[in-house]
Amino acid sequence: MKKLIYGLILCLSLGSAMAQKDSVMSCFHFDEKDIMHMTVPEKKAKWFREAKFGMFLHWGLYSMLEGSYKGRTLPDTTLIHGKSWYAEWIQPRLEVPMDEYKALAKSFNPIKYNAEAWVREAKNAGMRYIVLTSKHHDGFALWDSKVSDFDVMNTPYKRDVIDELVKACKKYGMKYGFYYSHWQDWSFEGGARPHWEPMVDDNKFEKYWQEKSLPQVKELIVKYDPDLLWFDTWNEKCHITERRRDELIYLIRRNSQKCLINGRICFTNPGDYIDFLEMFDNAYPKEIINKPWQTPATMQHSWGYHAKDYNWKSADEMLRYLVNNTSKGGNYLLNIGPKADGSLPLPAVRRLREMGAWLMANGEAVYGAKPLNIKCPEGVYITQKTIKGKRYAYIFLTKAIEHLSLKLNSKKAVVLDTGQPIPVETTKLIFERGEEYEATFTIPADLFRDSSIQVLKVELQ
Ligand code: FHN
Repeated sequence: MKKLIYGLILCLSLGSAMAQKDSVMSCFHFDEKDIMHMTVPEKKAKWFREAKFGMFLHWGLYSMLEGSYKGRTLPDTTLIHGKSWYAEWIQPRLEVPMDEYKALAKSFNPIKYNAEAWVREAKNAGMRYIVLTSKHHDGFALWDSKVSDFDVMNTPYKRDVIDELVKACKKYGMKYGFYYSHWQDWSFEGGARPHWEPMVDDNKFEKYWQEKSLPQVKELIVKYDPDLLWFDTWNEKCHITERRRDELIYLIRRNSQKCLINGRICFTNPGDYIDFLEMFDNAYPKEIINKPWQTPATMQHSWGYHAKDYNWKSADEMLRYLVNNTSKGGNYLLNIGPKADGSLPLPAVRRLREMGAWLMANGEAVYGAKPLNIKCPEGVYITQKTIKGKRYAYIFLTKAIEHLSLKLNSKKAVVLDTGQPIPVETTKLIFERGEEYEATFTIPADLFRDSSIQVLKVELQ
């Protein structure tokens, strides 16, 4: 009711000016009945909880500069805002004049872009969904947008990149979604600017919001029917108020029954109607979180392609993050920055294939697995699953360990990928508060000759 009144007041105060220009919706309000439809039903959101591993792709005009401009390379501490590896931030950080940056569109021609090859690579890596930057903070759209000319159709390439990716995802049964920078837009008047600049006047932001941000989101949903939308805010000081957040959610819900929405739509105040939480970049929670969630993560420091960012994580390190998140109920959205020509950097592909090989053998312990709330020593993670009426725990060992005791009741354990039996002894402990079981596994040292994560499949009593 409160929201209805709020909506009506808002309507009256914004007046007819907004109603006239707003082709997205004539007047923003919703009532209790609408709220019922403001979350995606559990059965349509289930895939996300079970998927565990997704591919993030940061690709745009910034990929052409590869992290360097006029002899400077990010991070460049001689420039006041140059201290960052993020190659997709190159325009403001290395002070590229906006006209010059926009002119990159005149030579964007990714002749090696092959959407099916990207999807196959994701699939082989064991990834279950793909999220591509449809528009990052620079404002450039990778699809045929009727809302803005700053798009891929005004490049020599003249092909709708998003449309091709969507078709490829459908062909291979891959879920897909789009990152859309709804708040920051450095090339459109009124779009939010980098945090070190004065905050854009709210009326100007409203114009950008109504004329570009909302219409482009609508376009993305109506044209491509995404499984999720990935919005991006991270600051306290942000134009995305509760009203704008709900206005955007309402727009999405009215046009899609299935599109999931991430918490960064309004990081400090995501509200009750988003579908999953988004952690900070490369942040891995230590506790179980019940609401669906994921960590967006980089393979290097940068998101966008950066030719001189040699800080590659190993496949093993990244598998540990995946396993950590799975054991806490979350997903791992791992980023790749494709090159400007559309090809995927080889170090990224090599790591994807290594991760895919591990998942091919151990995926049973990951996909669809749930957290198991028992205490594990450092470097040990655990999930659980019921298969044909039998309950199993999966223990991930990320380092050598001889005897492992956990509060479990089990008589049988094997190494998941080889079937090698692992001796286990369970004892019953009697306390005043009741009985508890403790299983002790004796793990042969030989198992750790293989440096990757070992998984024990444990039958529970
Ligand atoms: O500023 C962006 C950054 O470029 C990148 O897109 C990441 C991905 O999570 N989000 C913002 C910073 O958190």
